[in-house]
Amino acid sequence: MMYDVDKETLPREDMEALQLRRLKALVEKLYAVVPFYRKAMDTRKISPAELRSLSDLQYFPFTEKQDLRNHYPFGLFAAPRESIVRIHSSSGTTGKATVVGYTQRDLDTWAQCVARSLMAAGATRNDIIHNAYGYGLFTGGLGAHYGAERLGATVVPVSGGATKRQIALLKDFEATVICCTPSYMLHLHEAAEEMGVDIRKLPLRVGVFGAEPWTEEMRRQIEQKCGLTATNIYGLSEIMGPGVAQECAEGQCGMHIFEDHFLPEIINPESGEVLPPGAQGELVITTLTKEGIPLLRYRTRDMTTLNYTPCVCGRTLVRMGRIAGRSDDMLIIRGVNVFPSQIEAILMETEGLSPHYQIMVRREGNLDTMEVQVEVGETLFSDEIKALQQRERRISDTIKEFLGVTAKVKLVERQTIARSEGKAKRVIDERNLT
Ligand code: ADP
Ligand code: K
Ligand code: ZN
Repeated sequence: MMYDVDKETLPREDMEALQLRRLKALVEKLYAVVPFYRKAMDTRKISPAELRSLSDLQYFPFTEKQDLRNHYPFGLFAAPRESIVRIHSSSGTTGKATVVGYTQRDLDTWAQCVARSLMAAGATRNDIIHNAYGYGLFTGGLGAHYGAERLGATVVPVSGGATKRQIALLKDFEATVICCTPSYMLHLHEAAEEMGVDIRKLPLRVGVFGAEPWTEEMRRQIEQKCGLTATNIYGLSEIMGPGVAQECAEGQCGMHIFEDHFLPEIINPESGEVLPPGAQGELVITTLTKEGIPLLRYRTRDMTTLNYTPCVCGRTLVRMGRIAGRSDDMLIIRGVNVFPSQIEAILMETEGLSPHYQIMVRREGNLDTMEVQVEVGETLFSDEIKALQQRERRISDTIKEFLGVTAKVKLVERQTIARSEGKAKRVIDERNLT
């Protein structure tokens, strides 16, 4: 079953013709309306008229996360401020978050893409959808919400947290579809067990999981423990939010990118060169229909592959593989994005700490946990335990407040953290995700 069967099964030539038409209009508009892009094209000595085929896109400039930061908050918007009806922001960032704006048409497109995603996952208008993605500036909650409504399903807007209550609601409302991060699904399962509830016996039959990296192994565990079909959804706030790509339930073999709205490329992250189909590299996306903040060749930093071979479900849309990792050092802890440099910035602003720190990321039970170990400056280690613990808690609170993640902070004695001779190894990720 497909939500937009015409678009989802468009023959390749027709899709490419549609993409080229939209791409030409986009490049012209960006040149005319967004000074950043005019400058970037002028610098590269390329003009919108030189885009004659899809492959000419490779000569056009990239957009990086830093470009959004440099134009914080609204500097890259291509629509007048008063036509922006919603703002979202990338999760877990500090003052200089990346901010995106949506026109009414953008919200319509988004709802449509999520409706397509839910239907690809196996949901219909007859389903009750338990939406445990966080509501707020994070795109997960509202993104899934409006898509579910567009599909015509019954949405339960639970948002994140209050896990025991979620189990009770799953039981009482008899939801058939759940949307959340994969690690939260396992957490829900654990909590249900403690309450004596067997999730397998509930009517839940479909899961739409994303916002963080996960593995096939984790999929098997979730499916077996929870008795549902677990599908993968991909998205990022800069491009739209969840629903950029979604796996079909029939194949569970990669996420179909909604190519009439998003044009993907795979590049070598070092050289920027475009790689042939099938090669692994950094995913770059150009938005073809966005009005609020259309982006040209946005570097997602997500490493993946593109597969253009036909899929069992009948969709002709290209499939992207699981995210194999990030081309930068960004960590994703329970769906919240954190850069080690953000932790570092907080530590460095705290008095009495040395610049030697290490971040340990683990998976405890089913949840990601982060521990920050930092050496104290010389004069302070005579503190008594209680005072030390208080300081640890204060730093932990600051991290939570600014970055939105829970981190255990451990102050350690000087010289306990291994020194490196080259690039410091700041992060020890024991989750073994790739
Ligand atoms: P959002 O607010 O939509 O989560 P963010 O910008 O905070 O957007 O996070 C987007 C990032 O989350 C992606 O670039 C990717 O690294 C990660 N992500 C999203 N979905 C998945 C997925 N299905 N698998 C792996 N990583 C994902
Ligand atoms: K995320
Ligand atoms: Zn498919």
